[in-house]
Amino acid sequence: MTKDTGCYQALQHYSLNPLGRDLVVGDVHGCFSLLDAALKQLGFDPTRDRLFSVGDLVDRGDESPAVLDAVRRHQIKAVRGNHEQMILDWALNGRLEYARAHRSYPVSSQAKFDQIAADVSHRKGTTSALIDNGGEWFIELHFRGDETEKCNAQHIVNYFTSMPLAIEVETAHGLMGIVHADVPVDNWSSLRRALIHGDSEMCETLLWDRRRWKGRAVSDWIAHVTAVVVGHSPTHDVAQCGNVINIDTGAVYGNKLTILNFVDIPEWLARGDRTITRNLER
Ligand SMILES: [Mn+2]
Repeated sequence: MTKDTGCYQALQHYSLNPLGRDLVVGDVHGCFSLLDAALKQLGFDPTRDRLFSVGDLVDRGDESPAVLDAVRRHQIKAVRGNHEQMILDWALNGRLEYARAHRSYPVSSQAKFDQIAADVSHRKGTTSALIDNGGEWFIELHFRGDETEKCNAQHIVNYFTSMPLAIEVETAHGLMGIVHADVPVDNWSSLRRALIHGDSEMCETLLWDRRRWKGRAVSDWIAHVTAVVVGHSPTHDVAQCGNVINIDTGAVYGNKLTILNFVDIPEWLARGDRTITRNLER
């Protein structure tokens, strides 16, 4: 259970699950069909099992709204990814910029939409940045939908706003951490303190950092935690560096969706490092 104090918590803590399995899924990126098939194959039971996510639930794939519906139905517990953050940034900044540009293009057409996308710069939170990163579905939902869909767009913003930047889960094998990209310090306690105090530089690293998988990690081993599960850097097979395990196996790039069971983590750690075998970035 999350300790719910009624306000935003950048770190969410889950105590031991006495009922069933604790699983964590890699970057889903709008691939609902893959997620649904994987959960059916696992016999996932949301009344007993818990499913965590490394974030980037949406964008790029064709089924982002269906993924968010699955999050609700299966009570998936996700950290915020850079894609959820990009949508939040757009909802705060780019949305207004888009609306201004929209008024100067009276013709309703795909060409108009494309022109607006081309006109705005690649600044953080801009429309073009969001479209380049596969977030067009959300812009359409926001501007083109009926009243119900508009409610959905606001509902999605509210959900993304509530997402923590880190999750920690008590398991039979100790505390497991989950962040989207990487932990920029050498121990989980420091991360916990930084999140409680709202360190914004650290947030950026948590969401975006790929240096570990390019041989430039701050620290191989994160102390005070059994393992940290991340995504964000797509690779052909699950990769491992120290006690950080990357489960983004590029589902949206035609590879596979990985769901890891926390009970298998000690076995992973015992095998030692596995570098990225084939980088699946665009
Ligand atoms: Mn990402």
